[in-house]
Amino acid sequence: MIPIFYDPVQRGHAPAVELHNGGFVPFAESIDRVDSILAAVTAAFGAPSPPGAHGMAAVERVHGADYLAFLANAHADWLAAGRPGDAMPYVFPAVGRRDLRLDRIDGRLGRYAIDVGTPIAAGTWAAALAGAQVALSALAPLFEGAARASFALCRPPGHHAGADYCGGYCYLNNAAIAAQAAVDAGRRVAVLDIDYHHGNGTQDIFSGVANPLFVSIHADPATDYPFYWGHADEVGTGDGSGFTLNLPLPHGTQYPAYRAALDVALARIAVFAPDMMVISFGADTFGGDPISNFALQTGDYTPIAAAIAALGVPCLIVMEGGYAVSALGDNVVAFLKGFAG
Ligand code: Q9C
Ligand code: ZN
Repeated sequence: MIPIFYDPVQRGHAPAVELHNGGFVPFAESIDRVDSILAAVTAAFGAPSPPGAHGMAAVERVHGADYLAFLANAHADWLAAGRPGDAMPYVFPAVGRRDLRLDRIDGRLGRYAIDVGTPIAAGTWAAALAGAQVALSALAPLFEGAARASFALCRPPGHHAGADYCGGYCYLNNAAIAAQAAVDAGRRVAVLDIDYHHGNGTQDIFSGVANPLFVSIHADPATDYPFYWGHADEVGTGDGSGFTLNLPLPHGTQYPAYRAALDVALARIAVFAPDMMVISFGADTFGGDPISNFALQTGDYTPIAAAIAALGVPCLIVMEGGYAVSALGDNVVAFLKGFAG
């Protein structure tokens, strides 16, 4: 049985629309995603548990105090500046991110965001914080040896958020916060990111350290978001050199080629010999995903998970992306079944 954690406060993140290619489109990272996952996992495994209160310390181990203060206040600052709707950046300091006094909310938004796809709505901060608590709570059964795998139904997702930036629908890096908490508890941790998009935030956060190891399978950033991270020659820096492994794959990738990359990833992880794993799981690798271009099928997620489980290492599974709402719950259950079996 897989313990599942979820907090309804995460529903409070409800941006209205996403600005994309000059027009407004419905926000892909919708609350409907959670409803699809909740219905399917509840039917398959029973109702999820609420998170415990783990406070801010573990969040502050990953994210800077200035970024957290920005995020907590951004929507109120936006309203105070007389602006309508969701807070959105429109200008970015592409030359670098010096410490600057930024008196206007628009300046702060560009400083702490990497894209215009990550609006900050009234309930965003509380929802993101609840998601981080969900991830931390799902560590507990692994620490206690009560389960070999646990599932953190996090929303909004996290893996595009860096120490001092939001992006890609992500605000707090739930997987990185949990991985750092496990490292701080003395564990040797491998983060395996199998969302369709490269986990640039997680890579940035851990690029300079040898624990955790960061391994990612994702769409080639030559063609896909986040474009500026996730290339095969990014291998980590300083003490972390050799502890980042990126395995980019082309559009149209089906299970056999995906599985070959997974086997490379798992071989690297086996050499690292972790005693805990954090899986950033996105179901946007599904063939029917509306914003992605791999071709995995629902039935593929079970053997993928079973191959990961076969390493014999306790696994925290953290929800990232996945936008084919009607199939999303089934895809998540198919994945979790690979751990339950
Ligand atoms: N409107 C995650 O899967 N660009 N984030 C999409 C389509 C951003 C995806 C553009 C994709 C971010 C967690
Ligand atoms: Zn994704």
